[in-house]
Amino acid sequence: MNDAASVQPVAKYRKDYTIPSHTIESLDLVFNLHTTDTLVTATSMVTATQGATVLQLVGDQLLLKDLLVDGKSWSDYTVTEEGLSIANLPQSFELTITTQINPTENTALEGLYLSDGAFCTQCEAEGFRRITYFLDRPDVLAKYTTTIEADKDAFPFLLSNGNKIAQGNCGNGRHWVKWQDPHPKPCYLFALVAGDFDQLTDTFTTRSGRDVALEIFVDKGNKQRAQHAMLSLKNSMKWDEERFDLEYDLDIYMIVAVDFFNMGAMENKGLNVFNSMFVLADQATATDRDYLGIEAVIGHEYFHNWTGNRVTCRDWFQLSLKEGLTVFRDQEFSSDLGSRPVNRIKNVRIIRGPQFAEDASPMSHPIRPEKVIEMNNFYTLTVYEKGSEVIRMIHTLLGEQAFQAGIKLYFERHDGTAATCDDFVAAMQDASGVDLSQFKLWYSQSGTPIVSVTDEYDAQSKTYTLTITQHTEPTATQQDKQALHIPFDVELYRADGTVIPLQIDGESCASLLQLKQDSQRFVFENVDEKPTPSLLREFTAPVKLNYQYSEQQLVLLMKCATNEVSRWDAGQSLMAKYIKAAVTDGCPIQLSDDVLNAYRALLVDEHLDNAFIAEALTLPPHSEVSGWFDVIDVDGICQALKSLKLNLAKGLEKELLHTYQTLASESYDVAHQSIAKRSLRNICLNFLSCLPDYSDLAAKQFKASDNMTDTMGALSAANLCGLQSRDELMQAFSDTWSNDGLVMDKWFMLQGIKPSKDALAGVKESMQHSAFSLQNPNRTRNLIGSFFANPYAFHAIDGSGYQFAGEMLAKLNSINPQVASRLLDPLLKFARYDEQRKQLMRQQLESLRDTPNLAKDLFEKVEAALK
Ligand code: B3K
Ligand code: ZN
Repeated sequence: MNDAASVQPVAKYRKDYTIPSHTIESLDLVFNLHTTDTLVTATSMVTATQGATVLQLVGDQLLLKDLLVDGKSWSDYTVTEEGLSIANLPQSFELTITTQINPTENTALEGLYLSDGAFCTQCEAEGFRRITYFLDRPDVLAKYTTTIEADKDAFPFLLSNGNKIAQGNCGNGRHWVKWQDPHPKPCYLFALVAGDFDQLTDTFTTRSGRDVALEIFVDKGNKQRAQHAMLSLKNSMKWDEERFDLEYDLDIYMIVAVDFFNMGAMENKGLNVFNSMFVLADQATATDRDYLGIEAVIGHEYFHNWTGNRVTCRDWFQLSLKEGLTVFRDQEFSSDLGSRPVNRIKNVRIIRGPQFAEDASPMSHPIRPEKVIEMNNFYTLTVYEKGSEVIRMIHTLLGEQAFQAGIKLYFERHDGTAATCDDFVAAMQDASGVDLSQFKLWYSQSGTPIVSVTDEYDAQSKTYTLTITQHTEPTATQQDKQALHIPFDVELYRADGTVIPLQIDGESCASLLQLKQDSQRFVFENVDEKPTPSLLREFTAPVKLNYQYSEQQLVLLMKCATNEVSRWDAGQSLMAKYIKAAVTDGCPIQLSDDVLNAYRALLVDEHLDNAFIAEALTLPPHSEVSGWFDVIDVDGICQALKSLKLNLAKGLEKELLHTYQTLASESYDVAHQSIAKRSLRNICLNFLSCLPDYSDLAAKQFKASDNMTDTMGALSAANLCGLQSRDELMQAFSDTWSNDGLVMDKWFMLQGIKPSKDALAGVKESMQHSAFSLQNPNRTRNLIGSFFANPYAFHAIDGSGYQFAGEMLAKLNSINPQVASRLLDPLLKFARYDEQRKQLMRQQLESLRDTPNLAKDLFEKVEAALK
């Protein structure tokens, strides 16, 4: 049976929230694990909240074996499309339900499934209903006891949430373990893992002196590859104590790495389940980016223990309550441990690129959505990343001290409960005294605000006036938009690069302006010359900025802005000016000497962080550039980006080569400075590789490399610049790594993004590779998903890329709808392309709509797009 509903899926609305009909005080689960027929016995203590005698439980893909009320067989029930309806119940009772499930057939990877022979679970958002009939909603909090019984040889480790309280042998080659979680939790935080692993152990002593056992479980032979994850976990625990005053609350913290996983990781109480890509790393197999990703995701899941688990969400519409806040916390963690400006730049790129694109798509939604058909469709960049920007704006408006006071009050009020976004904002407002009533609109209004700025200088009165207007275009499901409360940081510069102190109404004023109306004027006094404004410094709000900067002004800011993010931003705006002009006129780019000199100065500046220079030299990706135009000129943008890269490479050749040579690698470590060096060096290689004189540099680096960062730097350069050595290097990589799926993901990704029309043939051939499987989400995302982002081949004008997409999505619809739904996103944006592509993409969406048993994940998006 597959996930698809036989009737039209129905939407749920935030406004329809009602409290649950029953509470469940405790849940005792017994799992009798067998690969194809697992038995689950769930005994719960249930009480009606408002006298109801009927209990509606949800369930999916379950076979009901037995149903008891207060220990007696109960026949007053019906199995419905959604689950189980039990009637004639007393006020309080013990309910025992036995279900049979098939983990082997569970390719959707929700509920209980097998990952390479190990049992594991994924219950968020609504996977618990695939384990037993239950009140599967986040505001039903119960205390869990879990007993797991399985074959002892095949599954020596039997894990669940909380503390292990008993274990024993069954006598028939099987054994059992019993776990108890003292903290009441919603069922989405339940976890079970059973398998044979290598175990890396350590201890963390909390600031109150408690020892917490740390255990990371990985596939046999991979123990050493979990060291960085362990270090990141200990760093996270320490950081949360120091910066947020939050201490861990159990005596054990376990992490299990699995190869089959729909997303990055899951914060189950005391037993995180992780995609192995966010646990395993060593010099030979992982890039610096992988190392940083591990630190961020380990941190993120750990931070959820307070923001998510101790205080959870009342309903799934409130998802950003835990996700936006936890992303903010993991971003701060990475910034405190590494480089703040570089982290900020990376986050800003995500907002300006894919998040703005989501805002402009048919699935545009506020960070707190109003209407949902499939909850898994709302684990989005908007809820997570824009959600984090909203928390960051609160932080900016309140300052660190008042923000922390707000956090404290939030926990005082809501610890151990299921809360709402309104509760969070109320705590922030009450603790700080800052009025957030208008600010709350950020939770309900979707779309990207456009902030337009004009200025005027009056030499006589020495006043400089900024007129700032804000406007948000209607989005797919929301026509009327209101003015938002926008923190907007500014600075003014003289032509010599010095800062002009800000003064309004005779008094000095802070650089943070507060925009609250459609249009506002700010008159700055004592401005001794016409200044260059640095606007939206530090990207203080997730908005599009419109100001007609001259090239000269941007060059000045690139050189002199006091804030590194602003320097980077000025460079990006310069690139944007040239790219836009080139796409519009179809002419090759010719950067002016001033611009080249500005980049040259950055490249050779010894006082700058190399990682920052690398960011400054990175071109905006095709996907971000696409967002700048009403109609996306796929080929024009490819040409412009190529031309810009070549122009920079030619113009800076000498400095690029010098930097490349002087940053030659030393012994490998993952200290920030070392990562920064490799990052800049590989950017230089990428530029140089598009010049004929350096076409052998990548192959040389590939052969000499002793770490995956430099190997991938070389291979990417060969792939992106279409070097002659490309195929030979790809073959060598595959010969070395064909038995390691996680490493091969990098190779699959390169096949997918190969910037050439023949990429599709390469993708099809790669699907035959022994390491590839459409059932594995990592493999699929890296090969097929990256191809869907390939402007050269996915958007081939003959429609071959779209047709392939249609075929893959139809297949994945029955294998794994969640993965399919993620991959679908590029097709949803069909209306933004030229007529021919628009029609071809639309055809694929229409034929998907007609697919028998279309999963509701896909149904929701396809309907929204075709509306
Ligand atoms: N909370 C999980 C994501 C669950 C996604 C369900 N489709 C991981 C995280 O955000 O930390
Ligand atoms: Zn999260």
